[in-house]
Amino acid sequence: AVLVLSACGTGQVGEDGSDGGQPDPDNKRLALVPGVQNEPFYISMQCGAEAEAKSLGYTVDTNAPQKFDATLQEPIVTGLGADKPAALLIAPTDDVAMTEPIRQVKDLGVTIVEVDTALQDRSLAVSTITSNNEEGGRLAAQTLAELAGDKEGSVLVLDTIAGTSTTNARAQGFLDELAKHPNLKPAGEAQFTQNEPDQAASKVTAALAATPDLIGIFATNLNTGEGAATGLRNAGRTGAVTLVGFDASPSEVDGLRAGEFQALIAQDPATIGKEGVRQAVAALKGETVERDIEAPLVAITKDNMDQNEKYFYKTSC
Ligand code: T6T
Repeated sequence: AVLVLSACGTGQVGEDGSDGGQPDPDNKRLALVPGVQNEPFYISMQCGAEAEAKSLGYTVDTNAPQKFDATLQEPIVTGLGADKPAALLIAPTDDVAMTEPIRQVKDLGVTIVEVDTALQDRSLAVSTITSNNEEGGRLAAQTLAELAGDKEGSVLVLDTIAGTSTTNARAQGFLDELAKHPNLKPAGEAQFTQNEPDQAASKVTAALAATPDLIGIFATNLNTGEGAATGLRNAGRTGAVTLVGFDASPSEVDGLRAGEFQALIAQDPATIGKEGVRQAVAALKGETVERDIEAPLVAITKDNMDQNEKYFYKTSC
């Protein structure tokens, strides 16, 4: 659905006494606050955002927390008020805890666009650009079921952190789809890894010990996937347990080639960044803004990886 939004912001008076509602047409600075630093998904997003901004005459200033953690992301967001950008492109690290910090910035007249993750509160962002994460989870379950063939057994789901809108939706979509495959059953509830590869590795070690019929693992993002691959390698079970990961970092892609992963559900972070900039600039200019944009997803296996190189994530632009 396409929604026409006015560029006039909230009309509220900011804490500094300025009229937070009036965007300054000469302000061509956009801020990008990804979920975490030095991570190929967000680097690829940044590359897409920077290229689009340049072509539209804007700049992007990127500042990400050291960890995927709302307590570290919050000061970055509230600090934007000191030299406010025209728009903020943000991947909220918690779908509730980041609401007030983002509201504060919006109240200063900054246009908000969500890229990747989103808040539960839909009233703050003019646009949200993300993969269909639930569908990505379903695609992961279908892919795993196909790879498992007629085998019967249990499947472990590794999520990241409660409150991460994307990975939580992937885990849910996966479990919903798994229920349609009678030979496969979940090895308990989805387990949280706090987005730490070490925790993912030790959850895999524990699941292998507790669940003798474990035949598959779904890792809902890059760090959990990389950690799960380590856990299987440590146990000498690489390839014996089917590992379906999410994302396509260089290390995951190498792992797919080496047989450590049997499939990856890749996103298109550069398109998310590019569309984020487009929607922000459209809002600033008072043009038509799309409230929700779905970015593509693709299931990559060893057999089709050469045709899907454009989905591999980058570590620099
Ligand atoms: O999977 C992506 C992103 O979509 C998710 O929201 C958080 O984790 C990643 O950044 C990968 O690490």
